[in-house]
Amino acid sequence: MTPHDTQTLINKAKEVLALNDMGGWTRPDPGLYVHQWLWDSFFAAIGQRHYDIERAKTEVRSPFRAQWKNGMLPHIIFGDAKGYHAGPELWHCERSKDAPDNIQTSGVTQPPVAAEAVVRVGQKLSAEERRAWYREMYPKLLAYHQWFYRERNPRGDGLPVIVLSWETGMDNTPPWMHSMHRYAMSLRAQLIQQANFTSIMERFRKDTAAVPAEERISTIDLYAVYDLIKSLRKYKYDNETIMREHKLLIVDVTFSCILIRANVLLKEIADEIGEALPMDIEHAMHVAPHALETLWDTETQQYCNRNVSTGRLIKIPTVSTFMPLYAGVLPKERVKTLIRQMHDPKTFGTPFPIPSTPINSDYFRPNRYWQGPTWVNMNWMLADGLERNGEKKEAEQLRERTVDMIARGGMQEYFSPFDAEPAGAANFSWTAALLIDMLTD
Ligand code: 2M8
Repeated sequence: MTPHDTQTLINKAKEVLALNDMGGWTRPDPGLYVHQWLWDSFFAAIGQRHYDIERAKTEVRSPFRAQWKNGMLPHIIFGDAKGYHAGPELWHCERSKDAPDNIQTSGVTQPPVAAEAVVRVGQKLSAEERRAWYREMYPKLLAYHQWFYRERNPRGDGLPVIVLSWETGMDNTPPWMHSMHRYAMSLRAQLIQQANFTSIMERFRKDTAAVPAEERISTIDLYAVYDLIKSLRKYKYDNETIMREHKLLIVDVTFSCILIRANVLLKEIADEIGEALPMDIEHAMHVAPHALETLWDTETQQYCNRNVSTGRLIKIPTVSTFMPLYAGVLPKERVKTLIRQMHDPKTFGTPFPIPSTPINSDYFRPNRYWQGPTWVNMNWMLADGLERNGEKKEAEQLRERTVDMIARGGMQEYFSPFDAEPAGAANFSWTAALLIDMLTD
């Protein structure tokens, strides 16, 4: 790509972020996701830091205005916009004693990329400014991380228990959909499915007004997710009850890896401002990498989610299998195995890698949301992970393919791994922000 192309792309990306700038926070896109999402905001800040550091700081601070009293950061903060398909009337967060006052949110969280954003913004500051920034953010981040170990880690193994596929951010990722169908379909969802009512229910969907139905989660999966949200609501979002009663409890590879990495970054922050991490976090940092290794399945040679209720691994392959590269430094042999799989033309080695589901999977559709398309945020984290695992060339190659994909498809939510055909929402913030980051650093 010529330098001119690069500048044009950066300018376009900045326009997208300006279009989605709601003042103190950035919405994911103008049509479908009209509120604030947790990891979307942190990714947005990672791009903004390159041209407006104060704006990036504001973005990173903004999710904390809705931090729950128990430390949780909610995955959606609702604004005034109308029309989102899973708005505050679905969640009723005021039923929880921990919900924040005077602000409407969802009742679950999302992958904890907060510490990543804090550190990336910190990299752009002078040493003195950075320490002030870290002093401001550290207590809030710490409260968030401690919430996982107090409320979501009954086994004490350092890997959090996830209660809704929406927490993973990979909403209809196959292992979750598989387990939901098998163990956690509400009576209503079963009836809709058995009576073949999905085409009728389709008419009531709001999300498919903005994005074609075949690019979104299927209708039956969406209604089943809504019902799981209603059951969390019934438990008043109380995690003790949820850990006991909820039908879908999963240790998720991607989520776990992001938390493992986030703790390392939290420690970096603590060290720089002369704070000692509390014992619960130290303990989690010590045990989590071992627990992560128990998610490796020697038979299929992949990292898998674990169904907490059955104790069994869910051996359905997805892009998550590569995320331990992001979590930390793996043995060389394992890194080589994962890289070989990334390049295998029968599975993940597509012209625009890395597909969210391998192309030989029964679930695979090139344009269906988290069941096939390539996502920029996953590639961004995996490139970072490859680099920290000593695979600089692989990392550069992945970033180049990702930039090329966006140059062809536009600032879209996701892309076909075959030909970069754009799908999902247009003018998508994290695609724009992470593109700026990849082209600038
Ligand atoms: C998607 O999820 C929301 C629900 O949280 C939806 O489909 O309505 C996911 O891709 C998620 O990862 C993302 O944060 C969100 C907003 O971009 O959209």
